[in-house]
Amino acid sequence: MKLTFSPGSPYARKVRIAAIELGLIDRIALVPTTVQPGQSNEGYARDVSPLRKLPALILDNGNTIVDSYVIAEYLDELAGGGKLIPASGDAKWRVKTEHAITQGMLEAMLLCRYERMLRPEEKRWDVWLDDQWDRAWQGFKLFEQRPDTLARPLDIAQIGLVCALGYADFRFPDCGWRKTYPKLSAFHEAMMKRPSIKDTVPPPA
Ligand SMILES: N[C@@H](CCC(=O)N[C@@H](CS)C(=O)NCC(=O)O)C(=O)O
Repeated sequence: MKLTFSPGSPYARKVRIAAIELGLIDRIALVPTTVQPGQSNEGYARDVSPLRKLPALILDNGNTIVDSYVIAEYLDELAGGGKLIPASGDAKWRVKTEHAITQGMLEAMLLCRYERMLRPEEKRWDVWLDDQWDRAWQGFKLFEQRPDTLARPLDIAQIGLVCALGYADFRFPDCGWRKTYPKLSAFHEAMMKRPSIKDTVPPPA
């Protein structure tokens, strides 16, 4: 299998962490790939995904799986199922919903990043930027108030949260989440003891 990725992508990081934790990383060739909003990335759109987003998992039979969650779900099934995503019941829906919140937090932070990186300064809309940032911030607040979630055995929602916190460190290093959210800070520190998480931290920008 091949995984399109970039070292700074929090979504690709999620898949890499899942693959390591599931014992599947040796079966995946990592393919460094650059796609940037505002550029056509024609080859990627044609051969990999019309959405032109990382990551994508290209299977040995030529089929392609897109979206970090869907890839993680595929890998979980390949590893026997029910490892990072509970197989059924309340636990499944709780983990899937919490993961979806971390996904939305990442989307909001990426929109802030793209707005700052790509849009000419005179055209930036601060109200919109602040609104997107607040979605991520409120997400952190929600998890700060969920000690049970932070203390569970590893699952895809926790991995999503670590990737969101890591992305905040990577692109918004002065945002101060550790000070505002001490329980998340302790959670992140504990998670960093796992090689899968420590070894996939984005390199300095
Ligand atoms: N929902 C997608 C989001 C993936 C995504 O936005 N990836 C970013 C890189 S971190 C990307 O490819 N951006 C390029 C673009 O939006 O043009 C997932 O979970 O995989």
